[in-house]
Amino acid sequence: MQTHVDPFNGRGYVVLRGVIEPAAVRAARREMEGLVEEQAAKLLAAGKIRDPWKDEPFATRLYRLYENCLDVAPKSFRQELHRPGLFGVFFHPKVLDVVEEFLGGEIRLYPNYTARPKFPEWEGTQVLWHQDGGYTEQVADGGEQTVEQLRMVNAWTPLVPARVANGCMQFIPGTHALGVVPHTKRRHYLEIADEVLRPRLSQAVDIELDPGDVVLFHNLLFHQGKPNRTQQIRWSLDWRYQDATQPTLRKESGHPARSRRDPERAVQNAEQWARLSFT
Ligand SMILES: O=C(O)CCC(=O)C(=O)O
Repeated sequence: MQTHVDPFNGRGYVVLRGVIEPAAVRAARREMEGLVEEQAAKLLAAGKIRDPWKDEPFATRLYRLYENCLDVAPKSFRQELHRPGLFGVFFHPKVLDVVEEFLGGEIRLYPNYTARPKFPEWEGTQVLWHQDGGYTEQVADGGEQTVEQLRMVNAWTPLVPARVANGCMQFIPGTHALGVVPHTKRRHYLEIADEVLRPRLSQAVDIELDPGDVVLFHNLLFHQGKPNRTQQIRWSLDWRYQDATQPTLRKESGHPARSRRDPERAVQNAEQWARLSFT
């Protein structure tokens, strides 16, 4: 049953269409709506806004709240994701089944999981071309294991349809085979060094997905989020799995997502997930 391993190893990614059922997508979106509600309350209490935009749809409300103070807008949410409605995404059994094909039966949810509200035309939420390993390299603790030795699978799913116009993901197939390449620090994000990136840009592919679809990709694959040229927020979740027998090379240790040796070790349910924290 090695149906996903060949494309993953060859081009560096595999798309799982409709793998997360609509109820689980709705549960995740509801958590994001709650998060936006909290942001509105915070801005109101701080006197930064007068209107909490209660009737504004999910796809625009956070932007409305911050459009006059974009410099303090959240670029992403991470610590805030220990909410019951996200368990059904991060610990989805069908996604974990595929990940197990790549990583084996000891799987960790890596301590890098994020919700991204990509605002219209704002560079603060436009993630530039990078390898995830390029970021890990910046924080790696200098132990014996190198970033290139990490056995990891990245996952990305949209909470609204992700298209070229609103900033879907783009990949350059096969680039995961290049190892960790040099990155340059830009204002908000790292970017792959120009001389490595430019000759490969013509091979970039657009990854257009609907809510419920998940793309799994290699930790070293060159990827970016395209600019959002619409007037709505492109909401998405990204998270990562790792072979749990390895160190994370970060100060956090993540959470066990599946253990064939000791199934009780894995996070068991939504309530347990919500009690845990970003550690
Ligand atoms: O969502 C995006 O635009 C970028 C996400 C990303 O770079 C990642 O998942 O590693």
